[in-house]
Amino acid sequence: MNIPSEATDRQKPLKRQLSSSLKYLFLSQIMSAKQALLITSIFLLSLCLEGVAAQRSSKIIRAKRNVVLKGFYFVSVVESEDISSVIKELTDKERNGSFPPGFKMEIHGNASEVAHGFFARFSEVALNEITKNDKVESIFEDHIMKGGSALPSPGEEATNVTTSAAANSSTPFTRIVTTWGLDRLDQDSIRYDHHYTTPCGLTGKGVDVYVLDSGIFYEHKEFQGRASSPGCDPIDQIFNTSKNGADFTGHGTHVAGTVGGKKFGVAPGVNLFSVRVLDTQNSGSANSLVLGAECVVKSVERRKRPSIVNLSIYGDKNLLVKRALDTLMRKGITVIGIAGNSKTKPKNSCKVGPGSIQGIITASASTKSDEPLMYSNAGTCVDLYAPGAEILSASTNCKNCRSTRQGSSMAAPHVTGAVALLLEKCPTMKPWRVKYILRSQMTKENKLNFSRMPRIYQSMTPNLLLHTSSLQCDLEC
Ligand SMILES: [Ca+2]
Repeated sequence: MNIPSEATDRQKPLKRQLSSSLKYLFLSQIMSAKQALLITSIFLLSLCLEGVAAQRSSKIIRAKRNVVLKGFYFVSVVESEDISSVIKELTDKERNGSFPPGFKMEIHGNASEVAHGFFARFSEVALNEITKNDKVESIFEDHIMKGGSALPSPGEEATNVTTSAAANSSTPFTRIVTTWGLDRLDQDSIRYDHHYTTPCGLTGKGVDVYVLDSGIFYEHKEFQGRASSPGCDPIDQIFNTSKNGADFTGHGTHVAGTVGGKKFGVAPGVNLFSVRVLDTQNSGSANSLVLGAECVVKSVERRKRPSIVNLSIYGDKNLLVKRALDTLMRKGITVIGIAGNSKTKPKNSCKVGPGSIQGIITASASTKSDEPLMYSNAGTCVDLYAPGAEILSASTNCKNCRSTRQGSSMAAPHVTGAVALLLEKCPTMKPWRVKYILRSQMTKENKLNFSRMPRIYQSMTPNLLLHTSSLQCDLEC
């Protein structure tokens, strides 16, 4: 998102003001002193009014026209002011008829942990009136964010898969697997052995994973009762529904299955929480993401567990989302994001949010033959690659159904699962150190064939592939 600087906003009126001022000077020479004084006063008054209007419009941070969600805003309240009293002041004034006709306002909740303000829908008249309030710092226009996957195949009945497991931490946890993604994580080359063994006997037990996505099909057998709602659903809050984190597109269920499903999951012992930020069309927004971050902080403060956020979502960069996710990371929550997808060839991952935010661990997708998935974005904002092409995981069609999806959305949950294993071992590890250990100990270098990647990205994209079994069991946390 382009964030206009105050200087740019104010320069345009200033130029106009300067040329008008010269005209007035010229006129004042051929008029009487009295007339000139009157005109000058009017001019000065108009300057003041223009200045106030410019100041007001600079409070509004616009989204790009092609992705804007017209009428939806986040109102950032001045830090020293109480959010509830500002909302009360506005609603009282609306009730008393103190605003001009056409004033319409719907409040969709507030954020006090990851931002200081409230979410709302306004008419143009209301937007204009609210910019006049001194307790309002800025108003962010909302815009679309998307889930980053494609090609869901029809759900099919899952076959029974044998599981041989050891639950204590000294023996390996091994499974026969039907999805190549898991199979790839524990072996050196692409000679697949259809087995996946987690490192050091870890399963992610005791770690909470918040899946900010389209929801989770809680009853799916993959989740064994480990998936639930943290008690808030941003999409419910915005649209006044009551779906409580249930999944209507399958995207979030697929992602959650790869993080922590019984058969399809990298960390089959984690607790999974559905924070629904994508609607029934797999479409979310900057506001739903910020509400999601708020929901995560409140839940983490209650539960006090090592926690991870999986964000298989991308869209335009947004300052408000950045502030919210920076707050999560400052509070010790590790955030995994995606490089995003393009139509055919990869684009620069640094141009999309929120994966390009420094501190987030950003995944791009690799294929079964150790190549980057062609339309998964590349560049310096990618931290590592993980399996993301033709990934088999849980679907919403039935309690035992599975489907294949691909995209950087499917790479991130592999990384999230790997981080859950690490956090089971080192529960208090800070996000920056998680990122360092993950990249230095849970990856293999130069395994991917970049030859089909556009030349411009070949040298600037890190050639690191997720490899969970490289984790050293004697790691000092
Ligand atoms: Ca294997």
